[in-house]
Amino acid sequence: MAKTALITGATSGIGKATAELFAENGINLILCGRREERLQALKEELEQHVLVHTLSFDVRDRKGVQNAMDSLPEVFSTIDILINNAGNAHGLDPIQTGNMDDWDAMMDINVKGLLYVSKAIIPGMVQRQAGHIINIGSTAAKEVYPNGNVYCGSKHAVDAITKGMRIDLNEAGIRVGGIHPGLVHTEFSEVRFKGDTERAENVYKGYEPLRAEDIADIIHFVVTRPYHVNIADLVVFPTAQASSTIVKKS
Ligand code: NDP
Ligand code: 8X3
Repeated sequence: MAKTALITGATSGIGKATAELFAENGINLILCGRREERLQALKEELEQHVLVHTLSFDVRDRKGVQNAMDSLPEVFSTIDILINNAGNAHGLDPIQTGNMDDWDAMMDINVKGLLYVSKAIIPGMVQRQAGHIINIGSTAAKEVYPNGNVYCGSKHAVDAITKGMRIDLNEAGIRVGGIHPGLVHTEFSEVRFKGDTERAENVYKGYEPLRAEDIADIIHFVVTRPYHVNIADLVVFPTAQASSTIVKKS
């Protein structure tokens, strides 16, 4: 029987590429994000292959998250795979001049949003004693780089929460893993630099960054392993990158 995956942050980048690959491979989809028109366009494209439902909500809105999950039609109510992907960096400033609205956004979206979505879905998984959760962290979950302070903090929290989830959900037979990409060319830097496209594009110049499709491919590999195999923790750099601060540019 076809599985159903819920993907947060499906309107662009890694989430969108994952949705496209899952659809090609027969996984039914619940696509989430705030930008409704993008969700609709993706739904129209992908429902040629699989069943697709969209949920538009802000992961920061605790009630909105629960209401969205409660609104799922019966046919989408069994979520086999949860991809906690929604998230972004906001700003790149030293701690002493950091913007507190940016800090709130990163902690509220990357950490608390991930928790709210998980909280709405995990009880069903526990009841069924089945499920697979992938949390998208970052190499910023493993290292801290200059001016990355709060973003790195939020992703370190994702890493710790992933480990905690794996421990707590072990007895329910639920697989939990973290995937931690390095530099991926998506809208990520555009968001980080608040629409400054030139600054954003510079992040990916002079070397070959990862593409969203590279991460989608890995996510699909992880969720298609046999049940007894749980890929728990995966760090993925572009070949040109050796650490958060070391990138070989031509
Ligand atoms: P994008 O900016 O392309 O995508 C971010 C996605 O998150 C969008 O679909 C956006 O949807 C969604 N999102 C952001 N804020 C909210 C919110 N408040 N409520 C609901 N959805 C939200 O970036 P990426 O694809 O690169 O990022 C995906 C994940 O990968 C993030 O967790 C990021 O931290 C992580 N990552 C990215 C790396 C990179 O270099 N690109 C490297 C390592 C990790 P919408 O705006 O429609 O709500
Ligand atoms: C996104 C990659 O290097 O900007 O998590 O932290 S980086």
